[in-house]
Order: sequence, then structure tokens, then C-alpha cells
Amino acid sequence: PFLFRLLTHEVFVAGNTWTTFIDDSPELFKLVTSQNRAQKLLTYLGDVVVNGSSIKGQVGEPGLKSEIVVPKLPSRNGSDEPLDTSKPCETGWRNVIKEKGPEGFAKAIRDYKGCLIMDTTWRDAHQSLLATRLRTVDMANIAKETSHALSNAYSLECWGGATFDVAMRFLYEDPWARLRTLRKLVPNIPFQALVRGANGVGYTSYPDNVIYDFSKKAVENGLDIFRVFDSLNYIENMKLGIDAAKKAGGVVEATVCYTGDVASEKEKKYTLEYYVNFVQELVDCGIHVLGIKDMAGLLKPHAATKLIGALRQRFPDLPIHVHSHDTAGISAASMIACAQAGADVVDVAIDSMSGLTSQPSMGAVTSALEQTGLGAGIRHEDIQALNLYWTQCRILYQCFEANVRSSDSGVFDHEMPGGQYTNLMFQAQQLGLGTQWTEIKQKYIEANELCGNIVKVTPSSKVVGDLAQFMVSNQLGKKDVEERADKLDFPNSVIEFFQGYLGQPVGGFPEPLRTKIIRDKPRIDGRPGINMTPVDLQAVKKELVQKYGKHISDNDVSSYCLYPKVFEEYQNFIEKHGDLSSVPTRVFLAPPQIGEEVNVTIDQGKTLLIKLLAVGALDQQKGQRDVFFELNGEVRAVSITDNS
Ligand code: 3PY
Ligand code: ZN
Repeated sequence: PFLFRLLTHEVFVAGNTWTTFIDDSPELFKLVTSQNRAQKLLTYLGDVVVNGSSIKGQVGEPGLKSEIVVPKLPSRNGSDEPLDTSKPCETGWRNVIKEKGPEGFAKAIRDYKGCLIMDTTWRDAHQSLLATRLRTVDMANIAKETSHALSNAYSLECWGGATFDVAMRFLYEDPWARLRTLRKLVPNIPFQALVRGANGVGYTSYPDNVIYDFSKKAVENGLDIFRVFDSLNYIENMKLGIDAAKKAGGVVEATVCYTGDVASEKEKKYTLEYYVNFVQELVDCGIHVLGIKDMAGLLKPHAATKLIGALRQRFPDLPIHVHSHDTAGISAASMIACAQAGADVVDVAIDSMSGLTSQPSMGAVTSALEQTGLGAGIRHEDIQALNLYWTQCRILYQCFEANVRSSDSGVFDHEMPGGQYTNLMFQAQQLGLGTQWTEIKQKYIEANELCGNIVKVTPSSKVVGDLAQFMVSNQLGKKDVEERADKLDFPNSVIEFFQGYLGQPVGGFPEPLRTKIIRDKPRIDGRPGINMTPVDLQAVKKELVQKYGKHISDNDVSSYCLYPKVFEEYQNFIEKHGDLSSVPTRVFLAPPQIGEEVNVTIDQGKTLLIKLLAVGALDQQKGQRDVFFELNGEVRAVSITDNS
């Protein structure tokens, strides 16, 4: 009867509910104020209604206003009935890891006749295209179909890199829960994470025990393969990351970061010989798989043939897995060249999440491989079905697009990694100067030279990017920096790099610049983590439990050790609003229409039916508005501070 009265009220019917109507008609409502889970959720939704989304990096609203349609996979036997995907697929390469261990898995991969794929859609593709903002719920909703469609994939990259901190920092999600959620839905395909060696999934060095603990937890929560790299290709950092992944029981995909151009006569530093020697050092550490990480997309087809050819010849039994970005528009050709030169796995992203600063298109690469007798064992029709989902998802997340619209072969000069390219371009666009972006790219080249022509990937790429931005904003050229280095107020990341906090760059630090920049600050000439005091994990847990309560888990302790401030802000948010990870993205990022019904599943299968009814007038004294919802047929109100 209450709802009937509300819904038939003439003001409500006229659709004019953003008025004093609510305040003038108190008899309509019985406010329920209990601070339960649903109420916390409504406080979040109410805030989005009154103030709009506060998710950082969001420009505008999600492009898709309806729910994403989950496509059916075609049948396997030619019948008209679609494939039954109500349960996940149970067969895949993960079974080989479970049955034969990492060594047996590596051997089986090497013995496979074709070239397998890793799908990066759940990690690098959205890190590179959508500012890492893809939420767990949108992966989970297509996960069972993915387990069937990509059952022959070497792995799904779904964790690590920037996803760990962005999950907490911007999406208010627990990264560990993401791993567990997806694991349940995809039991058959190995899960892969990108791990920055001694930097874990952070941007700095940590005490060794933090990295060992993190790696162990990753396996416990469902991770199989660690792609371990170091942002300076510094072998001592690599050894630590490799050992941590191995002790955790994971498959160790030790990775060399590719920079420069092995096929160029001008290349004097990052030559074929340099790579072969570095890989030998990795092999000596007892790795399972070799990763080649071309984070900027510099590897051209001819260079790929030379590099992979040389490594294949020198290490005939070592599985080789190649990663690239399509910034210049060349990566599909390069990945095919890699496969032909003996690579066992190449990285691709589902078509609508591919290209530009992301990985090459799955459909394109697998179709091309098929014709060369190096098929990946993935059905073209299945890719089309998955792609239908991701086409909608890309529109949904358009508010995080950086507006990269074309290829840029200038990457061969500036060598910016894919994710950073999109980030810096976005920032330059926000500044609104048409020339800003070109200037940043130019200064990035100079900043790299000042650092001594280093490998540029997170976190070393941040150093070069920060130095480039510093040079742009202070109108400094390379020569100015060299001459005035002892007086300039450099960004912290730059000072710390020159101190040695990331490790030792190939060929050492440039002098006298290093001394001029760090002045009397300490300098580290070995592995930064080696002298760090171990963290007392039990003591940290005790402190966190005291502060936040008994729900604090050992995983939380690991999150805190890597990102103390981010973790605390995330916990404070969760205390206020609860776990929002299953709120549909379009209402997480923008208010629903008045009268629109939204289903939100909380806890284990409990579904809330939520409808926005009306928004009250501004209470001038309190600076608040009441927002009225219907929750499973009952009216609830929340008072929200209006920030406008
Ligand atoms: C990361 O470290 O997050 C990267 O994606 C590097 O390429
Ligand atoms: Zn990448």
C-alpha cells in the first residue's frame, strides 16, 4: 500500500521527484535506519546518485546502459543446441601442472606441436586500455564460458602488475578475492600473474620475507604461473623473485625485458649477445619457462626471428613465451614470426580488447597460426562468441578510455611501455595543450638517456616518466639537467633510482650525474632488499586485527605490507560501504534511472532487488539530501551529503 501511494502520487507520476516532494510528504515514509549490509550498500549508491561517481580516472558515464548479454558458445558436435556452460570446463593445461608439477608442465608445453596462447584480457589488456579498471564481476560473468572456449590456452593472465593495487585503491576490491572467485569458475586453465621480482606487485623494494610470503599466498589463493621480471633486468633482483615463486610451488616463468633493437646495427647495448647471456643467467637459476617481455612493443618481425631463433638454438628444451604490445601496430606480425622461430606461447587479447597499447588480436593471431600448422587449439567460433561479450564490456568501460586512436611507430624511439603510454597520453590530454603529448614523448627520450639508457618498465619506467614530466614543467633540456643536477629539486622516484633503490641498471649508473643527483644521500650498490629488516608478519596482523577486527586475514597482512596506506583506505571504505564487488558496474559508476530495478548479489547467493525511487531536496542546514530506494519491496532512505 505504501508503494502504491508513492507510485501513484501525482508528483511522482509526473517524474518530478527531485523536488521538496519527499520532504513535504513525510507520511509516505517510514525510515529504516539500521546500519546493516544493505544499508551500507545504499549509502554508496545514494552517494553516486547525489554526487556522481568518485572513481578516479573516470570521465563521463559507462557507455552501456543495459545489462551485458552473455553469449552462448556453439556446440561441439554441429547440433543447433549451444554448448552447456552451466559448469566450468574441467580439462586443460592446469591438470598437467597438478599431475606432473612445474617441470612436467614445462616439458609438455615444449612438446606441443603448435604455438599456444596466453590471453591477457583479464590483466594487461585492461591495464593498457582501460586504466586497469576492469572489475572482478565483469570477468566472473564470462568466466565459465572462457573456461570452455580457451580450454587449450597455456594460461589466462588475470593477476599481478597494476591490478593488485588498483583493485584496492580505485575499485574497493580485495585482489585476493578476485583470484579465488575466478579460480572457482575456471579450474582448468593455468592462472598467470605478472610479478615485478623483488618489487612484488609494488613500485619499490621490500624486505625479502614480504615477497616470499606474498608468493606463497598467491599460490594458496589459486595462482599457477609467475611471470617474474625485474625492471632493470638486474639478475640479483631476479634471483629473489625466482626463488620466491619456486618455493611457493609455482611455475617460474623468468622473464627478460626486451628493449632496443637486436636487428639494428646501431644497437650497442641491448644486443643479441646481451640477451643470450642474460637468459643463460636465468637458466642457471633453474627456471621452468622463459618469458620475453616486450613491454613497449619494440620487437619487429625480423628482430623476433633473430632473437627467438638464437634462443631456441641455444636452449632447445626451454619453453619460450613471448609478450608484446601493439602500440606501433606490428605485434601480430611479430608474434607470428616468434612462433615460426620456435616460441611455444605468444600473448594475445580478445579482439575487442586488443590492439593499440594492448596485445595483438586473439582472432587474428590464432587464425594466422592455424594456416602455418602452428595452431593454438582454440576455435575461431568460440573467440567470436567471447568477443561479443567483450565488445559490450569495452563500451561499458568507455569512461576509462584514454582516447588512443591510432598506432604510433614513434614508440621505436621513445620506448614507452603500453600501460604508461596510455597513462601519460591521458594526463597530457587533461592538460589540454595540443603540443603537450609530443613534448612529453620527446623529453621521455632525453630522460632515458640521462638515466643511462635503461630498461623501462614498471617501476623504472615511472622514473623516466617522472623525470620527463619534470623536464617539461621546468622547461629543461638534457644539457640543462646535466649541468644543473646538483641544484635541481628532482622527483623522489628519480633520486631513489639513482640511489640504487630499484637495483643496478645494465651498464651501471651514469656519473657524474648520479653523484650530483643523490648528493649526500645513501647509495646502494647491490640488491636493495638484502639489508632490509624482515617484517614481523604476526605483529602486523595483531595490529590490524586491533584496528579493523577479527576478519583481518593473512592475505590482508600481505596487502598491507605491500601497500600500507592503500590497504588502510580500502579497509575504511569497506567499513563504511561494505563489499561492493558484486554491484553491477553500470550502477557502481553511475546512478540508475529512477524506477530501474537492479539486482545485486551479496554474500553467498543472496540477491537484493534495488530500485531508486526518488531524491529529496537539499536540507540547507545539514547540506544533505535524502535518497529513497526500494529494497526487496521495502522503502529505505539514506541521507547523503551533497558535495556540490
Ligand atoms: C606492470 O608491471 O604492471 C606491467 O605491465 C609492466 O609491463
Ligand atoms: Zn605488457
